[in-house]
Amino acid sequence: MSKIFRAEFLTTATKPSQYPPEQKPEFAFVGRSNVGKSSMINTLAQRTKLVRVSNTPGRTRTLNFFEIDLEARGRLNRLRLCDLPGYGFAKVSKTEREQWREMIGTYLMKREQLRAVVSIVDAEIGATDDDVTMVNFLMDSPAKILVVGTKLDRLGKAKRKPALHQIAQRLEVPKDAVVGFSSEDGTGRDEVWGRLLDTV
Ligand SMILES: Nc1nc2c(ncn2[C@@H]2O[C@H](COP(=O)(O)OP(=O)(O)OP(=O)(O)O)[C@@H](O)[C@H]2O)c(=O)[nH]1
Ligand SMILES: [Mg+2]
Repeated sequence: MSKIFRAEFLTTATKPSQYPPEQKPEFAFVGRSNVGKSSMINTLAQRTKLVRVSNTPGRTRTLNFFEIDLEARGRLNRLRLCDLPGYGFAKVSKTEREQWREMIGTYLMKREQLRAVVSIVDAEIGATDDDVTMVNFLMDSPAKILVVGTKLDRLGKAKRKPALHQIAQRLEVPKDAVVGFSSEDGTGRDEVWGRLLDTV
């Protein structure tokens, strides 16, 4: 079990000179627009409004850094989370898409303290071509990849495991590498924290 002592917004960034300094273990959250990245951060941090959640896809446009004090495994862990803008959102220009690629690519490949990247997939929709591209891209990063199937609450109990297995198959990762999650009811929260802490 984990307990949050503090959860705070730190800063917004689009380029490395704006990233928060200091070598604290960091985790980033990537996925399609509207998949539930910001919601997952709120759920992990046990805050309802740490990050803005929206029904409008493409809400998060910059890198947003948060700092969390988490008591787990008999110690206090000072960690950072980075919420990234989503991909696969149709309503952006080519220039914006290029800027996105540059901003995300630079962060994911160059951020030294980045321990793990949580690749978030909609469990109801399954892994898309864009999700496959992202996971393949992450294979070149030194950070660990954690695949999470979210919005699990939208699937009936019997459909959950098969949906997660299908995601694993499509992304070509082992079955047990995909964790089920729901920001709606908190399913998977401890499991995700556990796997993230394993990388620290
Ligand atoms: N049922 C259900 N809805 C969810 C879950 N997670 C997120 N949502 C909903 O999905 C929508 C998008 O959530 P966000 O967390 O803003 O998604 P995002 O990935 O940060 O979106 P962008 O910042 O636009 O890329 C919101 O309406 C959320 O309430 C979940 O686990 N279950
Ligand atoms: Mg968001």
